[in-house]
Amino acid sequence: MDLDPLKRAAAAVAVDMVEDGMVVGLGTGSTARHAIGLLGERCHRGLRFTGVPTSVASADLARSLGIPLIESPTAAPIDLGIDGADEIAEADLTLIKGRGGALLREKIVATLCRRLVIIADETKLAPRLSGRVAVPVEVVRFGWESTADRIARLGCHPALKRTRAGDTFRTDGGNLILDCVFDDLSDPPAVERALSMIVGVVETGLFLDLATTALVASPAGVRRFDRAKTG
Ligand code: A5P
Repeated sequence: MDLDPLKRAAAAVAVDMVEDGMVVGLGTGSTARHAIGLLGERCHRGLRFTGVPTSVASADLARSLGIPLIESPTAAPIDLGIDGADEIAEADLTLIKGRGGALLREKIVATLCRRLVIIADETKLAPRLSGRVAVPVEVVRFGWESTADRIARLGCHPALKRTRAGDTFRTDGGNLILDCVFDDLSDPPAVERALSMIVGVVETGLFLDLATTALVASPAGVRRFDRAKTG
């Protein structure tokens, strides 16, 4: 099945949420690309907003469409972020993100967003994180094999991310990505805490308590999920 029309349908609903004068986080990946394209169209029709890109690729695309950009966010809040995900837990909108390697900037932008809207086709939705989708973990190059060894001891199988051509993948920040399939991902906050304690780990693709809304497209339409407020 061609998932592209579904990705575009979810993106269209998110892009309709953008209002004049907003600062908008621009995600990365094939679904977020649709959102940036549609935002470019709204920009041409006169909507005024400023984008905060989460990767060099998204910045390049947005710039080519004439979207005004803040290249590096300040401490000021971002009104609305629109981004994709690799897996979305329907129960609490916990996410796995970063298959495109942009997880660090994506998480920085996500933490600044008043509202973070995740757009996806239905294949990304699961009742809870399934444990089948690899969690990307960004690590510094120096000593990465020892970092991978420590991560493996948490109960996973880290694989160094490579480009399609087979070269070692480098993030926009010059780091490496280890794709980690965990034996047990039933407690994502515990995994996140354990990973964050390991020296050499820069950031993880576990996004906890960040998404406020998920827009998930199927042939039947776009379903909206809102995270229940905690605290
Ligand atoms: C980029 O690093 C990722 O977080 C993407 O947002 C995620 O992998 C979803 O990408 P697609 O929309 O291409 O599936």
